[in-house]
Amino acid sequence: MKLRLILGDQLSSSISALKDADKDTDVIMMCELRTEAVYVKHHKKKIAFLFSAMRHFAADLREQGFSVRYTRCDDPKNTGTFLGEVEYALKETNAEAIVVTYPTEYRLRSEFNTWSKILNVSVDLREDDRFLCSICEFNTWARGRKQLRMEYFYREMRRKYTVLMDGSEPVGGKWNYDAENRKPPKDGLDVPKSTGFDADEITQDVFRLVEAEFPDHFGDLYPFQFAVTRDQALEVLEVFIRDRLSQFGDFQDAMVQNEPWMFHSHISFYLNCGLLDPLECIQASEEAYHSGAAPLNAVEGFIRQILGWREFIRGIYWLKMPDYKTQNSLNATRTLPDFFWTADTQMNCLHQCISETKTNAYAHHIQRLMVLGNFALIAGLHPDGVNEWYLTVYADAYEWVELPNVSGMVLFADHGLLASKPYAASGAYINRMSDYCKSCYYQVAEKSGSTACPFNYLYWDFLDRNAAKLRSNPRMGLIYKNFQRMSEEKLAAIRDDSTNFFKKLDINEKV
Ligand code: FAD
Ligand code: DLZ
Ligand code: SF4
Repeated sequence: MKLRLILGDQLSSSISALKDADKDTDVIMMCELRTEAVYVKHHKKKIAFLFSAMRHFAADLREQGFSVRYTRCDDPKNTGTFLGEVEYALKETNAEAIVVTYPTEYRLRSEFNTWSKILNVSVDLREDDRFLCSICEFNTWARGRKQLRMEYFYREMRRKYTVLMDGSEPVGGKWNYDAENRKPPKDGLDVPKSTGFDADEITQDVFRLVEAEFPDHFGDLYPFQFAVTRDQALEVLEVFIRDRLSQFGDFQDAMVQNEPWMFHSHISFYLNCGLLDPLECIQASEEAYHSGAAPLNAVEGFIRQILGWREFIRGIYWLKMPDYKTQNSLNATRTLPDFFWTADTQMNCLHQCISETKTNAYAHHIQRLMVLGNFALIAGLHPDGVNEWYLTVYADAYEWVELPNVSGMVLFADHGLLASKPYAASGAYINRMSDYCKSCYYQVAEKSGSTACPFNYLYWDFLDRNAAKLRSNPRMGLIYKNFQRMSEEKLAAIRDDSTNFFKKLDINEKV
C-alpha cells in the first residue's frame, strides 16, 4: 500500500504521482498547511482559491473511487508541515512507500529529498511532466550558450510541438508578431466582462476558515470569482478564446483605469495549480487561428507567453537556483515602501495597480512589469522585499515563476541573464500605454519640480546611479549617449528631485 501525496499546485488528474495509483489499496493524501499559507503571508484570495480548489479536487478523486486522506487547516490534529503530516499518515496507514511528484519550488524539493532518510521509508519522487520542457532538456539547451534568450528557446519549442508551423517554417513566415502588438488603448474600448463563478458550499466553508485563520493577511477576500474546479477553469479558457483572444495581441500592453482584466486570459492561476494543461491552452488558441476566429498576431503572441516565456522562466529557475535568489547585481538597497501594501500614493499608476492587486490578487503583465516593476527598479528597491511582495500578492505566484520574473526581468539583479537590458522607462511610456496620467496628481509632461512625474527624474537618476554597470550594455548605448548630452543644470535638477523624493519615500511620507 502506498501513500500518494498531492500538493496544492498539483491538482491534475494526470499528475505523475497518480499514474499507477491502485484504487483498491493506495491512499491519496492532501493537506492544508499553515506553513504553506504563511511562509509569506499570501493574499487572502490566494489561500481561499487554493484551499477550495484542493477540496474540490479531493472530492473529484473520491468520486472516481480513490481513497483520499484530506487534512483541513483547522483540524486540531493538523501538524502544520508536510513532514509532520506524512509522518502521521505513515503511522496511521502503515504504508510501505510514499509517491510524490517533485514540488515546483526549490525549498520543498530540497526538503523532500531528505525524507527517505528521515522517515526510513521508500520515497518515490517523480518528475513533473506537466511542463513542456523538462529541467534536463532545458539544461542541455542552455549548456555552452553565451546568452540565454527566450526567442531562440521558443523557436525550438514551436518545432518540438509542431505549433503554428508550416513544414519547417513558422506559419505566416515570421516567428514573432510583436511588432503588430503593443497598441495604446483607444477611447471607448469595449472590454468583455471577466468570467466569474458563484461560491458553492465548499468555497463558503473556506471563506469562513480564511476569515478566522488569516485575518491579517494582505488583500480582499470578497468579491471572489475564481474558478475552483477543472470544468470551471476550462470555461475561463473557452470564454477567453471566444471573447478576448482576437484582441489579445493588439492590446496586450495597454492599461486602462478601472479595467484590470483587459484582453488577457486570466488562466495563470489555473495553469500553475494544475487545473489547466499548458498544451491544451496552446492548442485551443491555435485552433482559433486556423478556424479564422483570431488573427495570427494575437494567437502567436498568446502562444509565445505559454510555450516560450512560461517554460523559459521555469528553466532559468532550475538552472540557477539556489544562487539566483541572492543575486543583486545593481546593489539595490531600499526597503519596500509602505504604499505597496496600502496603495496610499499620489502616483495614480501605482495607486491603480496596487489597488487592483489588493482587490483581485491579479494584475496583468504590463502592470506588473512596467508600472510596479519599473518603479521598484528605478527606485532601487532591494530584491528581497520586492520578491516577497510579488510572491505574497498574486494568486498565481509560486517561486519558480515569480523569482525569475522579479529578479531577472524586472530588477536586472541577475545582470542580464534573463533580460538583455533593464526594463526602465520614464512617465512617457506609462502615458502612452495607459490613461492613468489623466487622473494623476503629478504632471507627466513636467520633467522636474515638485509636481513633475517622479518616473521622469527617477529614470535618469537610475541611469546615473548605475552608469558604471550599464553603460557598456550594447542595448543601452543610445540612451547613455542622450544622457551624456544632458546639461549640468538639468542633471543637477534630476539629482535634487530624486534626493527629495527618496527622503520622503524612506520615511514613508506620502509621495
Ligand atoms: P496572459 O497575459 O493572458 O498570458 C497567458 C499566460 O502566459 C499566462 O497565464 C502565463 O501562464 C504565461 N505567461 C505570460 N508571461 C509570462 C511570464 N513572464 N512568465 C511566466 N509565464 C508567463 N506569472 C505567474 O504565473 N506567476 C507569477 O508569480 C508571476 N509573477 C510575475 C512578476 C513580475 C514582476 C512580472 C513582470 C511577471 C510575472 N508573471 C507571473 C508573468 C505574467 O505577468 C503573468 O503570468 C500574467 O500576468 C498572468 O495573467 P494572464 O493569465 O491573464 O496572462
Ligand atoms: C500556496 C499553497 C498554500 C497557500 N497552501 C498550501 C497547502 O496548504 N497545502 C499544499 O499542499 N500546498 C499549498 N500551497 C501550494 C504549495 O506552496 C506549493 O505546492 C509549493 O509551493 C510547490 O513547491
Ligand atoms: Fe504615473 Fe507619472 Fe503618469 Fe502619474 S504622471 S500616472 S506618476 S506615470
